[in-house]
Amino acid sequence: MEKTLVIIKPDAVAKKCAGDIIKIFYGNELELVGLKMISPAKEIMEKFYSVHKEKDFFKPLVEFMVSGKIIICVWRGYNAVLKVREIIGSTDSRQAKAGTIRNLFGTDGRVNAVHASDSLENAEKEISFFFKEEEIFEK
Ligand code: FUP
Repeated sequence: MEKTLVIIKPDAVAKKCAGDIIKIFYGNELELVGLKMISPAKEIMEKFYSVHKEKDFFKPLVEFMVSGKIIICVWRGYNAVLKVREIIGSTDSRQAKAGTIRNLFGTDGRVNAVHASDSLENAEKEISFFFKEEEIFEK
């Protein structure tokens, strides 16, 4: 069993799509073991996306991520990291395969409805970035 982090981004929360997105993960044999809503401070999102800090899209990405509320989820399941990446589709919503979350709810390469961890190593780092151990409910 793996755990992975998903962020429902400000665009999807504002469009009231969070329920539909959560339902899609539940429909793919994943279990929700952590959940919180925050309105993130700029410093939090700068730190979270620090691997991209030299990229030209870094500033607008951070501005978008702090533009509203986000919902952070931890999903557990067999092969969860790869499975969730497949369910969300490619980064640019306009190129994401039909039926993927980014295809259904995203707009473009920045406003793309969700984030999901891209490796098991990053999933562990990202989960502990947002959640304390006692905020994960595995039993
Ligand atoms: P992903 O793992 O699919 O979220 O994609 P990346 O790690 O490559 O990018 C992280 C986030 O940066 C994307 F979700 C959106 C943003 N981004 C842009 O705004 N412009 C780009 O050209 C690429 C990424």
